Amino acid sequence: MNSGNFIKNFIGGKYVNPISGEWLDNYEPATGQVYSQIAKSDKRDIEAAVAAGENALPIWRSTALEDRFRIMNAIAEGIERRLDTLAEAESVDNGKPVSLARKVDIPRAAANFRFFATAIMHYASESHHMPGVAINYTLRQPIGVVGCISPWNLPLYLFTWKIAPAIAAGNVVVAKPSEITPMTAYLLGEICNEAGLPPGVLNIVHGTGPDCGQAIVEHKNIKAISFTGGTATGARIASIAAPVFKKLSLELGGKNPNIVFEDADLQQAISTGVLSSFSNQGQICLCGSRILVHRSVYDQYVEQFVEKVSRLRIDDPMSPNAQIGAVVSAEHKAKILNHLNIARQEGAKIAYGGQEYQMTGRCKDGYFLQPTVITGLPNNCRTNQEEIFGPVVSIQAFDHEEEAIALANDSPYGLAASVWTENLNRAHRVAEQIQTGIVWVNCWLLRDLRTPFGGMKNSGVGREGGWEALRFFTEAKNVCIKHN
Ligand code: TXE
Repeated sequence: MNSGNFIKNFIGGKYVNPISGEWLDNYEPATGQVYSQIAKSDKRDIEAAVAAGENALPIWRSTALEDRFRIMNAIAEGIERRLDTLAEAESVDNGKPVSLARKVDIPRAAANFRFFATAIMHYASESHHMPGVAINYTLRQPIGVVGCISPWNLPLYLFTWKIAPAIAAGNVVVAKPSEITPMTAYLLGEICNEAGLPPGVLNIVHGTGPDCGQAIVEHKNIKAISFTGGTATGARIASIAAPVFKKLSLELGGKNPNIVFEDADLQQAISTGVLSSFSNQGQICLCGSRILVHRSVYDQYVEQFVEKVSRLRIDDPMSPNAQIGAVVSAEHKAKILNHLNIARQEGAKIAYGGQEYQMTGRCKDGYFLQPTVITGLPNNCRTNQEEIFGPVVSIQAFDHEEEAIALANDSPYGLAASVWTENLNRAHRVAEQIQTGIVWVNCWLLRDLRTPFGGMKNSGVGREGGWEALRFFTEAKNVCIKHN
C-alpha cells in the first residue's frame, strides 16, 4: 500500500502528479501538523481524467452485469482486507476516533460497493403494451462521464456512496474528494486496480473546490454531478450546472430536530441523543443538533443528558478509548468557536462545555473542542437556525405536539429528524408532518441502503440510495414499436 506522502491523482488506472506540479499541505487534525502533500490539480487534470473516462466508457458500458458485479465485490473485498490501514488513514486525515472509522466509515464504504453490485443485477425496467398497436419498453442507459464531489466529514463512506451506483450503472467517473481529507480516496485507486476495474472507469483528482471541483462542474462532457457538501457550495454548483442542463444530486447541510415526547423511553432517547449529537464530533449532516423535549420531562432529560456528555472521553483519535476526537481543521474549529460566541451573545446558557480542549503530548496543537450543550435559546436565533456542524447541541422545551412540529419545521433545512414516543398514532402523525427527507422513530442513523436518501428545503435536491441512485445515474429512453 502506497505510503501516501504525496497524494497523487489516479487517472487511467495510474498514479500521476498534478500537471501544475504544485502540491497542497495536508494537515493531521489531531496534531495540527502537515503530514502529507496533496496534488493541486486544475482543469487540465480534469481534462485528462475526462479523456481517460471517455476511453474506458465503451468497454465499461458494455461490460456484462455479472462482470460489474464481480469487480465491484472484489473492490469491497479489497476495502475489507485493508480495514485497519484505511481506518487509520481516515482517522489521521479527519480527526475522528479510529474506532469509529473501523466500525462505521470503512465497513460502510465496502457495503456501498456490495449493495450496488447486487442492485444492478436486479435492476429491471418497464414495458407498456398498447393492445393491438404497439409495445413500449424503457431502456435505462448509463449517462456517460459523471462527476462525484464529496466532503470531509465521512470521506471514504460518502466518496464511495456516489461512485458505486455510478459505475454499477455503467458510467465512468471523475471523482474529487475533499482536499481536507484525501487519503482514503487516494488509497482506493490501488484497490480498484487490484479488483480488475478497467483503467479509466474511476478517475480520482485531488485539489481545491474552486480550482478542481469547479472544473468538474463546468466540463461540457460531464453530464451529471453528484455533490455532498455545504449548502452555499451546492447553490454555486447548481448555478453553473443548471444552465447547461446537467443532472444534479445535491446532498447539503442540515439542522436536524430530535423530538422527545413525554411518553418516550427516556433512557434510550438520552443515550441515542448523545450519539446523534456528538458522533464524529457532530460533523455528520444527519446529526441531531436541535433537541426538543416535552416540558414535563425537560429537567430530567437535560440533567441526565449533560451527565452522559460530561463522561464522553476526549482523546487522541488513535486511542481505542477516544469517543470525541479532533474537529477537521483549524478553520472549522474557529468557525465552531465563533458560533459559541454568537450563542453567548444571544443569551445561551452553556449547560456543559463551551471551550477549547487542551490536549497534551503529540496532540497539544490539535483541533480539540469540548462537547457543548446549550439551553435557554428560542428557536428563531442564529444558534438554532444556522448549521454549526460541530460538537454543539441546543435543547429547547415544548408544551404540546403542534408546537413541537412547528419548532421542528421552523428551519431553512429539512434533512432528517428523530421522534421519540411510545405512541404509535403519534409516531405516524408527527412523521407525516415533519418537513425532512428522513424521519427516524425511536432510533437514529438506522440505515437501509434500499431507501431513498436526501433532504428538503436547503438540505438539497435529488435522492441517493437504492433505486433512486441508479435512476439518477441512468437516462431513461422509451422505445415504441408499432406492429401490424
Ligand atoms: O464543504 P464544501 P466543506 C456543511 C457544513 C460545513 C460546510 C462546509 O456546514 O461546515 O458544509 O463544509 C468541493 N465547485 N457540510 O467546506 O466547501 C470541496 O472541495 C465544486 C455538510 O467541506 O461544500 C469538497 O470536495 N466543488 C455536508 C466538497 O465540495 C467545490 C458534509 C465539499 O466542500 C466547490 C460536509 C465549487 N465551487 C460539510 N467548492 C453534508 N451534507 O454531509 C468546494 N467544492
